[in-house]
Amino acid sequence: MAANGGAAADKVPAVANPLSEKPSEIASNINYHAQFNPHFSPLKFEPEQAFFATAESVRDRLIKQWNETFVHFHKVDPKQTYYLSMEYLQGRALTNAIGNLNIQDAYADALNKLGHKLEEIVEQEKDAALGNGGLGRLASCFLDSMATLNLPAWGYGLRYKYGLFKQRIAKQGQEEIAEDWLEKFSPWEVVRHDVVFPVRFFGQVEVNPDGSRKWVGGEVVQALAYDVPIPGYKTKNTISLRLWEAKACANDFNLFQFNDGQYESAAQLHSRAQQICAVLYPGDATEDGKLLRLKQQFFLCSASLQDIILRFKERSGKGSREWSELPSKVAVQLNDTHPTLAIPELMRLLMDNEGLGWDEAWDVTTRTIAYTNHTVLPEALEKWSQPVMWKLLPRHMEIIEEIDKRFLALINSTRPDLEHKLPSMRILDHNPQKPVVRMANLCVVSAHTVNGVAQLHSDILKAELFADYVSVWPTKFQNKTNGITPRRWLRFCSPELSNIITKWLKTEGWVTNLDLLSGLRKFADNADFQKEWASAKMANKKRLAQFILRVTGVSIDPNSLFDIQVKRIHEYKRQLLNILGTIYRYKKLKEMSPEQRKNTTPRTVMIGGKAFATYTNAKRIVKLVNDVGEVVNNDPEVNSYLKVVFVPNYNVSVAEMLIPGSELSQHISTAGMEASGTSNMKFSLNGCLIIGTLDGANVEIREEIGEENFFLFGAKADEVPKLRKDRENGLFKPDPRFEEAKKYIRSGAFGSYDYNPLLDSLEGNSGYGRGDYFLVGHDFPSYMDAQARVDEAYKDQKKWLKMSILSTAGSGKFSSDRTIAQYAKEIWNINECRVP
Ligand code: B1H
Repeated sequence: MAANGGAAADKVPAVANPLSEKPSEIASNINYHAQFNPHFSPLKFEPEQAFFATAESVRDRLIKQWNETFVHFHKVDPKQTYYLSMEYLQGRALTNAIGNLNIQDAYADALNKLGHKLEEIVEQEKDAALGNGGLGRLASCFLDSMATLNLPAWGYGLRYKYGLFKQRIAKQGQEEIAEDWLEKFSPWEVVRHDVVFPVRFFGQVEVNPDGSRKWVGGEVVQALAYDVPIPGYKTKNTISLRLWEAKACANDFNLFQFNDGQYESAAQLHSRAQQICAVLYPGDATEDGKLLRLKQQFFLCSASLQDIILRFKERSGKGSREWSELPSKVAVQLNDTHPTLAIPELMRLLMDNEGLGWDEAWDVTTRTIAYTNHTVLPEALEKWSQPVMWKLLPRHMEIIEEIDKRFLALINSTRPDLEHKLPSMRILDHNPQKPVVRMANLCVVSAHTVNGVAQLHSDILKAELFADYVSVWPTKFQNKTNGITPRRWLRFCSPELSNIITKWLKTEGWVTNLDLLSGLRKFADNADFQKEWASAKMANKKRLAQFILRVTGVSIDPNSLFDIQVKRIHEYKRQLLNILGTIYRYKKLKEMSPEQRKNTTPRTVMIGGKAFATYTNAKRIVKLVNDVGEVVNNDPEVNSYLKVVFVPNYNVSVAEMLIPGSELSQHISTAGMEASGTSNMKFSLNGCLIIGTLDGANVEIREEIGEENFFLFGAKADEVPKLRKDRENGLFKPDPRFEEAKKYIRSGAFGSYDYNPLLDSLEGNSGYGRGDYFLVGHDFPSYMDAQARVDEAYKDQKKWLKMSILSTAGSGKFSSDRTIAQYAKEIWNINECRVP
């Protein structure tokens, strides 16, 4: 990019009003940042430099209202929610910030004046990927809604240096590459050198003469706060995501050793501290890996609670407040069990630092903390080794033992009928081979509220996982169906469709009141509306086709049906069902005459997602999809009727490209296994039809958009246990189409890679991951039938468009604004606190 409007080259621009909305003043403010906040050599104003200067100029605006928000909260002193999460999947921030501030046009004009295009500049930003998948993205959508609803709430997390790995597809399949998202620095974070807390690990417990206890010794690292502004949509309220970074204490550097030439040992404590926030979800196959993960969890909990308590004290002013008031000022939400240590840490801080007795500390803690469960998968229910916990957190283990003991006493005295259930209900599992702490049980016993993330999931929690506790605490359990932010997931990612919606609804109010989308129902058959709808979808499909060409080299036809499945690769999500169905489709196309082929519905199947680095079967699935694509896309006989694309490196910004261009999306998990799913909501909101099982939030989406607009198939959750039993008893008869597809892979049709272990997992009679635990074979015939209904429906474009419109029109419920308003009212008991 040559033209730079004199950015850093000739004359120094006057310092423009950083908050002006005049494009010329914005341009000179961007110039100002390029010159006086220089991160690059002068004389250059390439897109990358332009991005950083633009982001800093936007940040100027955010900082003003961010500070005002903080001051306002401090003055009003409302009850405030703190969301504790080990993951946030923020994605890019620039489009979102400019959109929320409602200054897109001015920034686009300003960048034009500087010789750049806003659409190109926003592409320069790296995704902040401090999370794995749905759970982390949910946390980010929640922050957006908290800010937009003007709620006194903010998020706490960790500032990982390496977030989610970058996925590259090589000959052998997926490769993981470390992605240093802070390589060049993030323009959105502000380091708070004045917000530092000590966090201890290891050490021992000292008993004072008065019987009180104190955790001493071990090693101490510093938690340093980095704040990221989270602007609400068209409101001044701008809340914080506070990310902790671990630092060694200054005197931990051994100058004597260094001068003696022992460089590594001199800096040992520094490098140990740096490990804590080095990577998101370090591999936990080794003991060291497990210990590091536990350290991360405790680091988040301890730093956040010290901060929360300090703020509680500061806001009470001079007159000291009673500790019993903490729950009327503070709500802490645990995003899954990963921050469970917040429970014993709050107990410890209250008892050992503030001098409260057990009963008072317990009362305050339990009234403060609430817990969200996000999964019933056994392997994701955290269990920490007791010996490891005693070593790392001796005082917390004392507290956990006491909670466990008191829970036993409670059940024995009030519910002797449950005595035989105690072995599974207890927090501590004293299995001599492998004594563990069950984190979910600790949460259920200690939290005032426990919620699931979709109605079906919450029902399963009450009927199965937590059934025994329900009879002890019948009112503790709630449902809060997940949601997504309509700003990022429609307004900003699909301006074309948004403009049409606004035009026909005659209001932009839907962006913050998504239920208004139901007003589109009355236009579902309107020919003019359908035409505009189709042309917006087509524009998005073309943009997507260009993207696919750019990242994979595969050219896809925008007139084919765009069929997408993007999510983490996991056997329960059943990408294997999708690809087996696609393989069967390919084989049938090959067998058809050219005339017969002309009667089929051309399709482009896109599959994307990351496999956890050590999850072998998931990686085999990635490889299979790529191999199938290689064969199908290069088969001139059929490749105008079918293309198969593996979309590499699926992340938030890729999703923002794929979802607006989608027409069919697959949410096909084994019923009962996907707690909610949230991409199903994003696709549906964008007028994409769903083929899916009755699982997670699919159930509610189908209710809202109408069953005639949803391609349903597969076993229901309550049928699954019997189907697995039947299979163990040899009662399962596979569909010939299923056998044919597997046999085709085994024949070597897709290359010489050994797919037998993967295919074997679909056979045999029993066991997790064997004996087709995920019921791919059982659901295959009904899946193929549903796919046939899809093909037929697509042939009638009027009908398809109507279904598409009704999908969007029925998606109002799935706004995270609705979800967060429910949390605020029914769990947190907090109210709006709007900055005047
Ligand atoms: C979800 C996780 C999860 N549930 C363990 N559980 C992790 C478990 O790093 N770990 O150890 C990380 C994440 N993630 C997802 O949460 C569910 O599978 C989705 O169905 C749900 O939509 C999402 C948000 O509630």
